Amino acid sequence: MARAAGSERRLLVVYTGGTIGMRKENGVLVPGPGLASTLEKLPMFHDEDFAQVLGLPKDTLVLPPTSSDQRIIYTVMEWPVLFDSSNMTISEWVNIALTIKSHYEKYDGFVVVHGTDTMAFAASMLSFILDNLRKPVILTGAQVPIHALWNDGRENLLGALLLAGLYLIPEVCLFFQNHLLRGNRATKVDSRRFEAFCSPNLPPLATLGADITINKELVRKVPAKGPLVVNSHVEHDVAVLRLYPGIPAALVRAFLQPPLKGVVLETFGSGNGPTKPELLQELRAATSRGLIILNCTNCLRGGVTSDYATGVAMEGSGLLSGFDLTSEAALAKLAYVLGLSGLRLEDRKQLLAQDLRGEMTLPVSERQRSQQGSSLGHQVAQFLKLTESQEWDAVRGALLPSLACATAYTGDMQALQALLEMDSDVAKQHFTGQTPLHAAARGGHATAVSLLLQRGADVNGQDSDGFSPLRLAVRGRHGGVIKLLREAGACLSPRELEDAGTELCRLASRADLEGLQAWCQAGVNLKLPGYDGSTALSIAEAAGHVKVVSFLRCLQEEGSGQ
Ligand code: ASN
Repeated sequence: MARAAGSERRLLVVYTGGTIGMRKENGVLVPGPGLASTLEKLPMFHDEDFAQVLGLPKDTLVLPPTSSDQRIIYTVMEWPVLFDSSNMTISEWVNIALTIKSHYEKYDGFVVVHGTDTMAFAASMLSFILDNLRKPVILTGAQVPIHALWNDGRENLLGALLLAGLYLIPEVCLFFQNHLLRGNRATKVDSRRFEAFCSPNLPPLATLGADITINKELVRKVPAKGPLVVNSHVEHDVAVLRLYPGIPAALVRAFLQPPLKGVVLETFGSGNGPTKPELLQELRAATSRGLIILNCTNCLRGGVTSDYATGVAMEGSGLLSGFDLTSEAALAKLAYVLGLSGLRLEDRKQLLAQDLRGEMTLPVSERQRSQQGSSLGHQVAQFLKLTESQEWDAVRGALLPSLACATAYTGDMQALQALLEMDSDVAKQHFTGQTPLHAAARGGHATAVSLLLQRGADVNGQDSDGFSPLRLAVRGRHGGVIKLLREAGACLSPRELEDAGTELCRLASRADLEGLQAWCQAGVNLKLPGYDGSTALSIAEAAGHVKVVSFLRCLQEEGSGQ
């Protein structure tokens, strides 16, 4: 993690509301407009003379020179409707992410001014929505409005601007009272004190005093290349339920009903809960019908372990361990993972068990287990990540595409993720005539396919034999992958369709229903004739393959399969 170079650094400040800019109306605080004009009058926030020299527009301010003589120029984008953050929802957080995306190239960093009440939720959510982030995104706000004589808003905002402007911190963070916290590790712990937030299970990434101290080994590495990805498709039907002694099973049942898709269950101590059979039965019933329940502790510090019978009973009811996730991060992670399209329940559970954005600390046993199971690809990926020099850059560039194809084919998500973190362009590169998407489609790994599509892989790219990923998925009968590719706009090329009729007849002659279904799912007309003019249906009828005949007839009646 390096200090930013250059005499001028440009930041975008997204002002969404919160106490920092609030005014009293009828005796109560309400969000107030005009943050830029307030800041403009404060010399610590604006050097008017220098602004005139630069000819900056009204919404763009410039800080006095920093100790390293750099200038931080920041544009304040004020929301037309400002929020007390108690009214923020997932939709507003997705909007913030989209704003960052659309201004990403123009600015070196982003500061989001947000109310404190739900700031930890916002920071957690943004950490998952923004993928492949290479620039700082720092949320801040205040306990007391910035216009008040004695307030915390000025220090918080100035600190956030300095950190976002001067350092290359490729993370979503929260800055409050001289501490820079990883966004998905933070939680609000005080409603009045200026020290409103803490990061119970991870030390601060940076601390501001007379010096700025950066905890370098904790800051995430900058992904080497590739565009910022906004995962805007986030599941909204997620919730938090806090257990309390004697909670009735009927209440838990009522809470866990559809349309809920994921729940953060705040349990006691190290993940323990009542072992009353009626209660466990409700939890088991919910997880068996596919509801994902993440077990998180209601304690501020520490995490979920398997030390107690009362904790093991939770696990036995199908709950997944959230280890030391905060509830805010757990809810955001659920919303993100459940929002990814085309994954099987098992794929989603696998993602939830991984540390995706530095949000949780896996216990040593888990880390060892995942390392034992990790492929050569992953070991190499880790090694390449650690090596930094020009020579190694060349080696890395040469190895990445082949490793990406190999890991995509085996569905080694840990390794694939590590490789994409190093260079997300690898999703688009070819290795001996195929892309990682071809490899993932051939291997039938929906999670890998979904990740590669998010990273801009070409859905209709052709390999050296002229095959698209969709054709390879059809050949392997990978239904989940076919669905994902189709949703992303895949279709078979005219060349791939040339021999399709003959292939359909061959499948019909072998009574290969699964194979026919795969073609149908890929959007192919199953009435296409073979080389001699016969169709799959005529062949199945002649051979007396009853199931195939009824499938094909059904399709005809429905008018699909055309
Ligand atoms: N209610 C305010 C908010 O979250 C609290 C604050 O910002 N300190 O918007």
